[in-house]
Amino acid sequence: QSNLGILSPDQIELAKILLENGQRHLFMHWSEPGVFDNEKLGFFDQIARLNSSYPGGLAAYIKTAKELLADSKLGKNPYDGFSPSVPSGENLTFGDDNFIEMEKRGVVEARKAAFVLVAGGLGERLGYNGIKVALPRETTTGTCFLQHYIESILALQEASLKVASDGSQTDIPFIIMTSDDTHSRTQDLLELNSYFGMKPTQVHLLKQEKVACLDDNDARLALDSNNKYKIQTKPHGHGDVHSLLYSSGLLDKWLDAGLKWVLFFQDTNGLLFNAIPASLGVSATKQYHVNSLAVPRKAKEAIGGITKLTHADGRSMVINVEYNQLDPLLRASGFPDGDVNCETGYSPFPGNINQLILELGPYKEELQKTGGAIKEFVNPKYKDSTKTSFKSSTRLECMMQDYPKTLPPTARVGFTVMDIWLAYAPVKNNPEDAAKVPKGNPYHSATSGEMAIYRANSRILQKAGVKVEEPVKQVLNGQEVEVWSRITWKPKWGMIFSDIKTKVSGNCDISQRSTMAIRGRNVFIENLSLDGALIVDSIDDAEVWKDYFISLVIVSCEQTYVSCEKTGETWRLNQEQWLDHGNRRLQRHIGSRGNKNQRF
Ligand code: UGB
Repeated sequence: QSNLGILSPDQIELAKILLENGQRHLFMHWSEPGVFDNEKLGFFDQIARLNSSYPGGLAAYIKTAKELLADSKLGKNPYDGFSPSVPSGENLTFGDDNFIEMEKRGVVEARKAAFVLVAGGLGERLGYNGIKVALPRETTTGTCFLQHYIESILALQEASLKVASDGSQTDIPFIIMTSDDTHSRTQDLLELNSYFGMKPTQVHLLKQEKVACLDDNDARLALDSNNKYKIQTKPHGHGDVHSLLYSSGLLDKWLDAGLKWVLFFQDTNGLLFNAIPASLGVSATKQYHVNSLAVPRKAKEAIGGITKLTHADGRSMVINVEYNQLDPLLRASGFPDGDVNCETGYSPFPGNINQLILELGPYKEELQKTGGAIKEFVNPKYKDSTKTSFKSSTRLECMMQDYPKTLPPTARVGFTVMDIWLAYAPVKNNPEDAAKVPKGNPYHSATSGEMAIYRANSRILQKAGVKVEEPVKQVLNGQEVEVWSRITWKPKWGMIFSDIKTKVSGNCDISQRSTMAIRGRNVFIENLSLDGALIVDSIDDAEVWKDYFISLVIVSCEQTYVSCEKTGETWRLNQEQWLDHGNRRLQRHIGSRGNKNQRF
């Protein structure tokens, strides 16, 4: 007490919380008043932050930590008493009638949605120092993940507006959860790029705080080894997104504005928006309070399985069970073979890809009860089998997909399974580790993530009737991957399959060695035969002008043939001429025929 000096009432309150919760050790080494006073002020500032950013404050954090550490020491299984079964959900097949219907429904719903990106993680496994959302999703256009996400939301917004019955304008809110590690760089990326075309008022950044580290089974907070007036902190996990949203007041604003859905997604899944419209359609059709996006999963594959858990006492929930817990849980519940493939060749438990669609009303009601707190877990690395001391400090963690754990059994919790090639290609692993992944398992690297974009786009065009040549196998960065034609397009060109189909007609073929980037909205592909590189730009309000249909035939990277069907004229331009003169020449040509308002 004597070493604390004169404290403000708030600081006294904080000191009391610590002392009453077994944290006396934090003050034992304090110097007498007048020495290290700034450090002491800094200590209380940090304690105030840790206290206010955790639902229930530090007292609740320490209490939960003691309970979870005691359970962990006893080796208690969090699923004791629960038996697993396969939950019911929707299985979608890309391009069939049901899928197309669901996409159309999803587009209608999109204007009532808010999107939330969790991007507080640094991605240590990726071995990259920057923020992951700044990485290129593919290297053909170099578009980064964040730009792609924003352009996808804007494309959905526009598509949704077109089909809106009342025609009213809606700006879809976009929330990004950041952390101290990512906040300023995310903000800079947005500002330097004019928010990639989104209104700055549509975007909100919510920063998550780290949580205090724990030194032992009594949940004594760990001091920083270089500064005895500072608590060690570590990230708390993506589950923080729920308490942050709750305390931000945004949920009320959205309800007042008539919104109905909140969609959560992770930082580097470049295929995600292929799956969003249809799964939003499923949420609306099935009236799911919670809809988890999932992909078929091979038994024992290292992604969590979506599972229905029923307790002997009547409780039940549909939840992601991590793969290392699912197999033992099944074996302990009367399935001696554990997690095995069924007649489909896949595990009956679909693989969680951690993209969630929640219905806003029930979500808000639930958070009002919980304050956004999510069931946590602790994962201490013990020094030895006595489990009495840790190799290094630990902390509580939480995951956003554990949100349904507190829901009543009446909640409608389901899932939507999509093809992996369409919906899931995260970028998490560095090339060295990816190259060591056993054959047949996914690499989840930047290389495989990029190749997955080309594969998905090629297959979508194949389904739309384009003859896209089959891929070749190549070893890139030590990983054997399928290399398809490098096909990319802006989301506004086609967000859903039925729109894409209207933009492709005639006999089109694209060779494997080709690259195609469509960078405009009103671009129609007809009788295209591509064996080279084709980049099509158009301004957004370009109109289709059938009479002066311009066809482009690219025979190599250097030579471009441009012909005008109406006049029969053909120009041969090399790349430089095309960039320098091509557009202007076409414009002059068209303009001279008295259509000065038409632009290409
Ligand atoms: N993230 C935060 O925003 N804050 C944090 O404190 C931590 C992370 P990882 P993880 O896709 O296959 C998840 O590290 O947690 C963001 C699911 O839990 O990439 O190991 C971070 O920026 C798992 O069930 O993944 O595993 C990123 O956007 C499975 O679905 C996101 O949270 C797995 O993803 C995920 O963080 C998967």
